[in-house]
Amino acid sequence: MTSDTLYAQPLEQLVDFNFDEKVANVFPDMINRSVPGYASIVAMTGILSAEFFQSNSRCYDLGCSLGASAFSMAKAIEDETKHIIAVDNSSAMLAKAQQLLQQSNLHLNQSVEFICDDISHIKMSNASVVVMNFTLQFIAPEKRAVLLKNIFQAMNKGGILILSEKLNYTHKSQQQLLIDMHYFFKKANGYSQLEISQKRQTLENVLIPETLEQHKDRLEKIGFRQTEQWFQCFNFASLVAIK
Ligand code: GEK
Repeated sequence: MTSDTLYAQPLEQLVDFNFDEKVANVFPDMINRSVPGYASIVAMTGILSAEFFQSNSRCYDLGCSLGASAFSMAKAIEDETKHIIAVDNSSAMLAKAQQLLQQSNLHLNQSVEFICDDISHIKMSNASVVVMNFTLQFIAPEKRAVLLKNIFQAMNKGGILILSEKLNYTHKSQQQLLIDMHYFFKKANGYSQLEISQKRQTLENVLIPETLEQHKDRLEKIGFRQTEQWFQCFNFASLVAIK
C-alpha cells in the first residue's frame, strides 16, 4: 500500500481537493488513516448486502473509488444472479479499480461492472442494495434530495440503502469535541499537524457534512419505511434506510 504523503510538505497554493491520479495512487492508505471505522463499514456493507440482496436484482456502489464496497458485496453475496454496478466520476479511481478487479483471483469479473459517470446522471433500477459510503458529502447540498429520491425510486420494496457520512453538529462545543477527536485519530495514524491542516483547507469547499437529523429527516420524507443509525466512530457515521 503506497503511503499518503500528499500534504506532507508545505504547498504554495492549496487547490480544492479532487480525486485525481495522485489521490487514487495512495487512496487505500489515505482513507484508512483518515476515516475512523472505514474498514468496519466496508466489511459490514458485505454482511448487510448478503442479507438484503434479492435474487435477479442489482446492487449499486455509488462513489465507489477503488471498489472496496463493491468487492465486499461481491464476495459476501453468494447468489449467482448478483449484478453489482460500481459508479464513480473519477477516471483515475476507476482505472485503478479495474486493475484491482483484473488482479483479484476471486472471479468477481462477471458480477462487478464499473461505470465512469456522475451518480446524479445515471439511470438506476431494480436495486435491492444501494451503498453510498462517504460519497453524498461530496454532492452539492441542493442536489442531495433529488439524488436520494432517484435512488428510492430505483429500489425494490424491502431493499436497503447504506449511507455513510462525516457528520456535523449544530451545538458548538459538541462540534469542537468531535473535530478534536477526529484530529487525535489522524495524529495517532502518523499525520503531522501540517498535513492535517492543509488537507482540511483543501476539503473545506468540497466535503460538506450535514447533521444526523438532516440525514434522517430527508430519508424519512422521501419515504423510507425505517431509518437507523447502526455505526459511529467520532464524527463518522453510517445509516441504513429500508424501503
Ligand atoms: C469506498 N465509497 O472506498 N459522481 C460520481 N462519483 C463521485 C461524485 C459524483 N458526483 N462525487 C464524488 N464522487 C468509497 C469511498 S470516496 C470518500 C468514497 C472519501 C466520488 C469520488 O470520485 C470518490 O472516489 C468518492 O466519490 C468519494 O468505500 O475519499 O472520503
